[in-house]
Amino acid sequence: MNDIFETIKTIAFEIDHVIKAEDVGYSDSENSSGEDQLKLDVQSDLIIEKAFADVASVKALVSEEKEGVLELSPTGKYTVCYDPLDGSSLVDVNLSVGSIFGIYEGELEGKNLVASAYTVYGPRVELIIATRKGKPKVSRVIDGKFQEVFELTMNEKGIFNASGGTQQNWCDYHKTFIDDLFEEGYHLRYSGGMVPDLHQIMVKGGGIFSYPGTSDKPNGKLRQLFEVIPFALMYEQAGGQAINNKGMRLLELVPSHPHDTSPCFFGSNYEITALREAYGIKV
Ligand code: P6P
Repeated sequence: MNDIFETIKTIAFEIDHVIKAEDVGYSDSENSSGEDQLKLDVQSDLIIEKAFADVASVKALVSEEKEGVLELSPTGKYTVCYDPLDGSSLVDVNLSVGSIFGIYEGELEGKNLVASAYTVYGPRVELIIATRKGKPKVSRVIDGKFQEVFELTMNEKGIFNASGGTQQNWCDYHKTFIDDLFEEGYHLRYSGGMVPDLHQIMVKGGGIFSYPGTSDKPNGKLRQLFEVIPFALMYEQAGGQAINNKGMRLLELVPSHPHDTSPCFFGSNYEITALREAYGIKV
């Protein structure tokens, strides 16, 4: 898989460049989830597609920005599912954004995720990689190349509460759960970008990120294959938990369509236990 991780490093440099150098206007197209595509979304997707085209171990690609599966090397072992530029609408307000990669071997479902990675394009460019062994590793661009700087470990209990979704569309017990955390003194940390919002909680030791099912989006908003499942591996390997609204591990999800979404909760053990109680989920 090292060839995939090295390719992601190359991708990171190229996408960071286009973010800083190119137009952030809207293209005249929509992605498979019906969201308007920024020119940056399309450019980032193209960068990733071209980069993996020559990687022998990559059998196919699934992109948030495209409908189907793009077949690459017939002898390849892995399918890479990715969100090329998550939270791209934040670029024009100069907030951090990122790319998310899920590396699957076999059918596209949680149990077949063998590794995940995400890049953060912010004041610094960073790459975080998780496999099924050990803690997620953070590498940072220093003097023009990625250097490993630390591993991610979550405390039993954190201080951050990143509460996603439109509040007026939350169910009552979710609203009570979120309000109770603030009553306990949690700090709201929510930029609207999944990558920096989830990264911050892991780097700063813990807390919870929630994007529940809502009255307008009963199955949540975040996509299973290239957002939810890759971050679920990160959180579990960092010592936290990642579940859906029924208490199911997100790493056990089996999407029926590449763009299926899921309600998702990522957090330290204390906060996830509190969520289970609020949702009446038996352990
Ligand atoms: P909301 C960005 O559009 C995104 O897909 C994720 O990066 C982010 O976590 C979520 O949507 C934010 O959604 O509904 O809170 O604006």
